[in-house]
Parts: sequence; structure tokens; C-alpha cells
Amino acid sequence: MYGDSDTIVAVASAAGEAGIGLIRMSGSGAQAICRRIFRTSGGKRLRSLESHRVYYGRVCDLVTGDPVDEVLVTFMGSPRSYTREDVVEVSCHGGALPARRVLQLLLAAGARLAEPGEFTRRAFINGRLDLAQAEAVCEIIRARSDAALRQAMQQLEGALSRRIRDISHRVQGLVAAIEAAVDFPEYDVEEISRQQVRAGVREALTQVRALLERADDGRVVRQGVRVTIIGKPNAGKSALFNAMVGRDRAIVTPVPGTTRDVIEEAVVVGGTLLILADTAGIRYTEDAVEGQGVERARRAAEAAGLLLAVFDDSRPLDQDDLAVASLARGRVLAAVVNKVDLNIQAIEEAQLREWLGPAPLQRVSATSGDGLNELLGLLAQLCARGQVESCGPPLVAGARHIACLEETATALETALAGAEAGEHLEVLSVDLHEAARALGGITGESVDESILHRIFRDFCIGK
Ligand SMILES: Nc1nc2c(ncn2[C@@H]2O[C@H](COP(=O)(O)OP(=O)(O)O)[C@@H](O)[C@H]2O)c(=O)[nH]1
Ligand SMILES: [Mg+2]
Repeated sequence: MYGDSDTIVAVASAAGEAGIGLIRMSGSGAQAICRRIFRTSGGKRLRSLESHRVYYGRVCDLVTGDPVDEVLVTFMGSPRSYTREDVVEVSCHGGALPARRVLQLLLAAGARLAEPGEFTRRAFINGRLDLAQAEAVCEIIRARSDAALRQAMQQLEGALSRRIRDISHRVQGLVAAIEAAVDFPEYDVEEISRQQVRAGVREALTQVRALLERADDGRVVRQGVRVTIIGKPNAGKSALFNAMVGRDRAIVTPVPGTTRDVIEEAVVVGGTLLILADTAGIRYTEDAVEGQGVERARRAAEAAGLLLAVFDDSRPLDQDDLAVASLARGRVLAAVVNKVDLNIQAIEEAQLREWLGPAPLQRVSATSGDGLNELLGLLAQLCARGQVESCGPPLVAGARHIACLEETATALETALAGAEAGEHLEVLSVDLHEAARALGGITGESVDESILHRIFRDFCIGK
């Protein structure tokens, strides 16, 4: 179908001052439109562009012919391009104006402004990427840690798609076997088929469940884990937060109740993105402003995937510590005994362990840095165990895949229960068709326009 679409154009580089600006154009008219505004360094118009060649020259005004910017033009002829259509990329000088001027000229010369994600959408429509791969493009752009980038790259290279197709082939094989049995009942293959179906469905179900388990880890990798630091006033929460973030982001003071709002920073630990949140101290208070801070700390603790409960080793445990411990108990957490540099050892650790249950405990000094690396290592371990929940609303991609996989699992479970209950093969076939359809939603073989619209609307323009 590529070849007769209209020609879209957009600025693909980020706005603002930069070395280079990139304008991208795709569609059957890309070459002709580009030639209208491009002149070689000798001032000539080109009669045609050769595929996969770079041309040096100028972009000139359509009406006056005045030079607008010095550029490099790359032409990638269909189907050897990102969209499989003819693609032209114009590299101009960076900064706010040049790219915008080139864009305006290309629009005036006959291109249309691309919608967000429209290039990738065309790559999908033209069969260059499947839907899971197209979504990976968006995730690569958004990746905030090495682990997230690696995962998105694997998805782009088709790791997820291959697994899905594998399962899909298995399910379709079962459907075919059932249809054969139903079409040739005289061969009495019914019983054999039923066993074959049971075994096949079980294997497919195992594969789907394995993917679902990994999907949760994937969510953690992509979106990071919210780690909330709680503790009574002056336990050293802000000092610890700063030490972990590596600079003085939160205000540290000897006056209790200084941190009244929740402060957040992202750090990458062991390849996982942690969203660290510093909170106000937890204690009973009559100060209205500080009271609000305490309330917010409680809410931040509730939203956390992992809690860091900080206790001050220079003071004996008290009622405020008990309040902190009860908030933390039963959650995924690391207990931190802080200010070990003072060597006061006022905390009775047995008591603390009793309050907290089986949480790991790490002794640190936020000011000297003692024990900090061990603490980070501990956090990385806790995240890697996969018990922690990721933060934030799940990205469309991840959530969509999980929903499709869950639908698949449900359909397979129904088929399996049916097979075990001696249900007619035709009935099982309906469930298997449903499973195959749900799987196809991930790779985009069976997906409707509204879903495509939702996916690509979240892309940036020019991608
Ligand atoms: N000696 C020592 N002092 C600390 C340590 N951590 C924090 N402090 C001090 O304890 C006080 C309270 O720290 P801050 O981080 O503001 O506590 P928050 O109320 O829990 O945020 C400040 O005076 C810090 O300098 C530590 O590890 N060792
Ligand atoms: Mg503080």
C-alpha cells in the first residue's frame, strides 16, 4: 500500500538550542517536495535524488530563492526506510528558527504536518514493525534507566513479538487439529485430539503465565520503584535522601519539622530507577502546617513500592518511632539505623526488630556515608526480588500487553477446564480462537482503530 499516501513532515529533533535540527518527511511526494526547496552548493536544482545518499547544499525560499539555511539532505527510497515509503531527512542548523523555517517551506511545497507518531504508525501499517515493536520505539525515547532502555531495545528487536507468535502458532495448531477431527469424525480421532488439546493448552498457558510474571518485572524496570523515606523528626531522613541523591536537594536542619512537603528525586540503583521521596517527620503535632506534612508523609508511604524507615541511633526508641514502625510493618521495607558515626547506640535493636517483623536492617551514617553502599545494594536486591510494585500509572504499552495476556490466559483456562470436563471440541475451538485473537492484539494482527489511535497519540511529533 505504500506509494500512494500523502506526504507528511515534522521536526524530529527537540526544540531549543542545539547543534543540529532534523526535519523528517515521508510519503510518495517526499523527493519532489524536497527538490523544490533544495539547491546544491553550486546553486543547482537536482533532477532526482539517489537512494541512501547524502546531499550537501542549501534550502532556499520558494518565492525569492534566497538561501535559508545550509543543510544535509538524506534520501531513503521506498521500501528501504523507516516507514517503507520514500523518506527525506533534512539536517539543518539547530536552534529555534532554522528547523521551523525549513518545515514551513516543506509545508508550502506540498507536504502535510505529521501527527504524533505518524511515521511509526506508517512503519506499522506498512509491515515494517509490528505493534509491540512500534510501542518499543516510544519506550526507547522515554527510557530513564539503562535497564529500561535495554528492555525497550529487546522489544524493538522483536523479543516479545517472537514469544507471542510462538504461543499463537501453538494455539492455532490446536485449532487446526480440532477442525480436522471435527471434519473427519469417521476416523474417530476425537479422543486423541482431546488429549492433544489438553496438553497443548496447558503448555500455552504456562508460556502466557511466564510472560505475565515477567511483565510485572518489566513494569518495575520501565517506571521505577517509588521509595519513600519515613521516620520521626530529626532522624536524618533528609540527610539520607541527600546522601543517596548525591547533592543537597532537601533542607537539613537540627530544627525538627523542617521538611514539610514531600520532595522527590530519581536515582538509578543497580540498573533500576528509584523515585526517592523525602517526607516530613511522623509524630503527633498540633502545628497545622506541619500536621499537613505528616498527613502527606502517610499518604506518600501508602503510595510507595518500598519504604525506608529511618531510626536515630543517638536517641532511644520512643512513641514516635513506634508510630513509624506501625506504618511500615507488613510492607516491603528496609529499616535504617542512622547516625552510627556518633557511636551512641541508643537504639535497642531487638525491640526494633520486634516492632518491624522480618525486615532487613542496615546501620548507616548519612553524614559520613558509612553503610550507604550497603543500603543501596540492599534496595537493589529488594527491587530485583520482584515483590515491589512499580510506581505511577502503568504506561499504555505495558498495561495493554498485560491486559491482552490476561485475556489470553482466561480464554485458555476456559478451554482447559472444558477439555477436562469432556466438552465438545467445537466448544473448545471457540475459546482457542478467542485466545489467538487476544494474542494478536499485542502484535497488532487483531486490533481496532481506536486502540491504534490511543497508542500513537502518546508518541512525539516527528517519530
Ligand atoms: N552525626 C550525624 N548527624 C546526622 C546524621 N544524619 C542527620 N544528622 C543530623 O541530624 C539532624 C536532622 O537531620 P535531618 O536530615 O534534617 O532530619 P529529618 O528531620 O529526619 O529530615 C541534622 O542536624 C543533621 O545534620 C548522621 O548520620 N550523623
Ligand atoms: Mg527532613
